[in-house]
Amino acid sequence: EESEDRRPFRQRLLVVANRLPVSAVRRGEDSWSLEISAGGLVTALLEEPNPYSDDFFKGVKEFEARWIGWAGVNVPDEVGQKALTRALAEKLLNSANDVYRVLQKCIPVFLDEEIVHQYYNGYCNNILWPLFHYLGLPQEDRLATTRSFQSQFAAYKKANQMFADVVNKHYEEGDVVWCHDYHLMFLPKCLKEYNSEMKVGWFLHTPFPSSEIHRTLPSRSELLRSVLAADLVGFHTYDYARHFVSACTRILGLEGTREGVEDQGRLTRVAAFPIGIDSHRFISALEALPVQDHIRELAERFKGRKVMLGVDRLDMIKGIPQKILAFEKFLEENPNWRDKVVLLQIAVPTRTDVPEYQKLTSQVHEIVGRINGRFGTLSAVPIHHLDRSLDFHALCALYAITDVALVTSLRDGMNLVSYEFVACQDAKKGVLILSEFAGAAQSLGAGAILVNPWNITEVAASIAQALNMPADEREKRHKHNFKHVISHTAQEWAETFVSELNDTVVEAQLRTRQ
Ligand code: ADQ
Repeated sequence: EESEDRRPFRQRLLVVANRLPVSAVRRGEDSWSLEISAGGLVTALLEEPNPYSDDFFKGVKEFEARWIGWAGVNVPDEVGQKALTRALAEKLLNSANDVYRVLQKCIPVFLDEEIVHQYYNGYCNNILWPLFHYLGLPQEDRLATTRSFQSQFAAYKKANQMFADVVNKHYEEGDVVWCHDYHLMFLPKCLKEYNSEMKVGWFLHTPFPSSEIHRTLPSRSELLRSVLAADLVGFHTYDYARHFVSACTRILGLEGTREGVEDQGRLTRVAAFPIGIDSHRFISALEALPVQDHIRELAERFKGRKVMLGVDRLDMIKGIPQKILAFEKFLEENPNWRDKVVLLQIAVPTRTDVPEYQKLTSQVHEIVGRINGRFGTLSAVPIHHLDRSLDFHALCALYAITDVALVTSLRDGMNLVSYEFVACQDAKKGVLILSEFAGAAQSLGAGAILVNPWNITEVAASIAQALNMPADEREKRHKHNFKHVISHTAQEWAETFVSELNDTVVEAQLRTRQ
């Protein structure tokens, strides 16, 4: 009993996101292999393996965290489900590789194939994702296998309810629940229905569009009301928060205040919490030997040429075709640069089973092929396009040797690639060309060259400006951005959100006390 008393009490944080930060591959009836997978949220929350620490959240150390989400695989049988749950909970607990310690904190949600098809591929990725990025109004026939909008929304709600069931099963009094992203807009409501005293926060990683866009969504009101069930609602930028509040006032007729949205005396706090990166992890990686080796190799390979870099998930929101066309225009207009510059475009394929993403891949390949045919020589091509993800060390080395980074998202909640590039450029002081439609434009705008990615002529001119920029101007711009990137980290972001959520007094508790 005595030793129990001495153990410090740690409040628990339940992080709920559509995907667990792992990919699971079935090896047998009851065996699984697990691997950590990358992505925006993972980058923000995962701690680098640290033999001296038990926490996987750096910034929210005082909390004991659990991550609840879908493992990304269909496991129809109970034997498999139990085995995967166990694998996530304990299998790699004693692994020599510290990275796997994170896995013991994961709790899976199982979704069957039909639900995944309608909820994830359908409602999330074919309706909400394009809508929130201003790339398509909700249309019933967006999905090749025409499912009705209504049945997709029903599946969305059902999936959210399944997440709520798992959260509820693991919830203990005093826990803080942090829901993530557009996949789980229905979750706050489901959770509060289970327990009105639960502290629930919801954070959106994408933009929240203008209320005029949101109001085209047939389920517009139900989604807004459900998000409002949360105690704290967060966005990357003040603009997204403002759009959300306007949607609530215009569509639901509620009152917007400086604090958030009020409904019959109950306030939902709405605020901006701009994410950052673990800048220290990038800066210190540059000193690692394997990274130094990569840097030397790359510098040798591209000797005599300026390197331009794009790193994106292959997604329509990233504006990859527009970027490549702008580079073509630049080559067209600047013949003297043709053999002195190279564009490295690294694009990780995502959502590869969706026809629109397959179309995008072939479109990009076609443009790259055409431009390389047009401007390539027997010894060199202007564009190197890779359809794959790079490991952390290779990525750091690429960021470090780059002269100009091109981030031309058509819309992007924040965009962490721009932050990572800046973190790795303290020696080189390269130039960042950044879309004004990325959330990052609000934080790195003063140091970057801001562009409208739809205006190919303007982007081409910015490439010329960046390549010709004098060293003192590059240094001034870099300093500004570097200061921001090292002082606004992912850890602080998580800490700020969670502590604000924790400080929120849940209305239900107030009522009980009165
Ligand atoms: P994403 O759309 O995934 O995230 P981003 O913020 O750029 O976009 O994060 C991508 C992450 O994946 C970065 O850490 C990057 O290093 C990594 N990555 C991308 N391409 C890679 C490649 N080829 N090889 C290796 N790694 C690669 C969503 C939103 C963003 C928001 C984040 C966080 O769309 O707007 O910034 O969530 O909230």
